[in-house]
Amino acid sequence: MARQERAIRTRRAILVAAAQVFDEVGYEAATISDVLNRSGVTKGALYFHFTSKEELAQAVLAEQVSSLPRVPEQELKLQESLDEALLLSYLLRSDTGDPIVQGSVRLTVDQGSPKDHLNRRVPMQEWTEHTQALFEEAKQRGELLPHVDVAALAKLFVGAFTGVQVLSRIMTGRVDLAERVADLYRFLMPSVAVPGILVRLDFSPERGPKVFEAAMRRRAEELEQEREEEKRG
Ligand code: XVR
Repeated sequence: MARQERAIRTRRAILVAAAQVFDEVGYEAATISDVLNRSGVTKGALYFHFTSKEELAQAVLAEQVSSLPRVPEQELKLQESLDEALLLSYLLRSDTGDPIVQGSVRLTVDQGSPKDHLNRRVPMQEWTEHTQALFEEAKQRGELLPHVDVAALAKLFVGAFTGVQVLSRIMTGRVDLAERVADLYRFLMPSVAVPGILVRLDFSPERGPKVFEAAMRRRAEELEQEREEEKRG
């Protein structure tokens, strides 16, 4: 294995361990030695990649949006937005999910203390920009009503997702998150989507696992392709 690839894997193993620790005990209580024990890497390797707990947490926060695999393309951009929200709901489930996404989201929503110096705006800013870009495309394609302010709409959806996520975690341990997120779209879309588009959207929460499987298949194919290209040089 190339040295660079090994370094990437080690960094990844550290981040996954850190995210799991942050998810379990929160930022305050987490310690570097918890992360060290869980990751199984050497102390030297850990300190080569990260020099403080704060740096670890900021790296976990930075991975949040890029941890979301790309969803399959749909005829409607609004469907893609809903599919992304369902995919994220799936990744947040403790049984099936992605530890980086879970740990990172806990770091984001935990209020923390001003003294912790964590910049929780980083993932939120990224989500907002990403969501706005998708809504802009939807608007250009005539899926959204002409009066819709896409910047405001993106902030509303990111905020609403966060809200239903927190509620669902408290009430059901996120068991009903896909349903809550599907409702969010079902109830808000009628005020912004063109009627002819609205009837074509599939709001069923059961899309989540299907979107997840398709996204993972696609990611595996892309990885395979990258490897082939590397081999060919
Ligand atoms: O932006 C998002 C989507 O476009 C759906 C609206 C999701 C934003 C997730 C924000 C994240 C941070 C805390 O979730 C939390 O609960 C995919």
